[in-house]
Amino acid sequence: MHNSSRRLTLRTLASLGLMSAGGLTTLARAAAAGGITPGADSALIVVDVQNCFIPGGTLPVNKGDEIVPIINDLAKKFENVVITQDWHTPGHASFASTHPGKKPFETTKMFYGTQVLWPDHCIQGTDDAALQKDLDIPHAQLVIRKGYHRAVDSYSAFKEADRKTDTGLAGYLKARRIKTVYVAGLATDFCVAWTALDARAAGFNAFVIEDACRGIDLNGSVAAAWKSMRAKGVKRVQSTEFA
Ligand code: VGL
Ligand code: ZN
Repeated sequence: MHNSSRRLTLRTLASLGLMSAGGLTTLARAAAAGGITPGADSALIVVDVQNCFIPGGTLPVNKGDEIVPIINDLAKKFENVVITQDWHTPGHASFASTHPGKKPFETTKMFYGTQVLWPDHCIQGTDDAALQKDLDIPHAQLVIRKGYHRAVDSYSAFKEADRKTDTGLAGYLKARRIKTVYVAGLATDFCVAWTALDARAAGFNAFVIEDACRGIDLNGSVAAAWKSMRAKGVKRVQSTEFA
């Protein structure tokens, strides 16, 4: 859709009361254009589609491989795509192996709060940390890495777990005049959710494309993630809603 007709449509929808605080309601957006049509001010953020999170990797997400073709199709509908990579040092603080007596999926207290301890995963430069080989997004504009500070984890592509250290992604997106982000990838309840929540906190409209994500689900963490995302205005959509 051209910018002018898009503006007109938005104004019409606003006058009909179909605009929500976070932008168009999903329904209105889909109805306006016969499906979601991301424009120049939208970006797809593809989170951590890396070997480590795919069955056969070091921290496999159940059925994580199923989202690769879905994301490849979605990415073709976006002018702007950003890819993230979990990118840990050896001996990273988020690894259970770094904490004597701790096992994967237990928690510990860090200086910034409670941290889930994971199997060693996504170590910088390893094949485990590489993007899954069938991910096919040649037009992706930025690959942003996170979790590279040894003492601090970063589920979010925007802000590290100390909740202070910025990755630079918000500044990049703002400089590119991106207003709306769509998030897909792994894992729904960790890096996807934290990225979507921080997108909202940074002032972006944020959508999570549910069927283009898979979760780890520790003690109901997928349901809890959707609950907190909904509370913060993150919208849930499906890949089938795109034009
Ligand atoms: C992730 C756990 C640890 C994720 C990354 O990508 O969701 N989860 N590191
Ligand atoms: Zn990690």
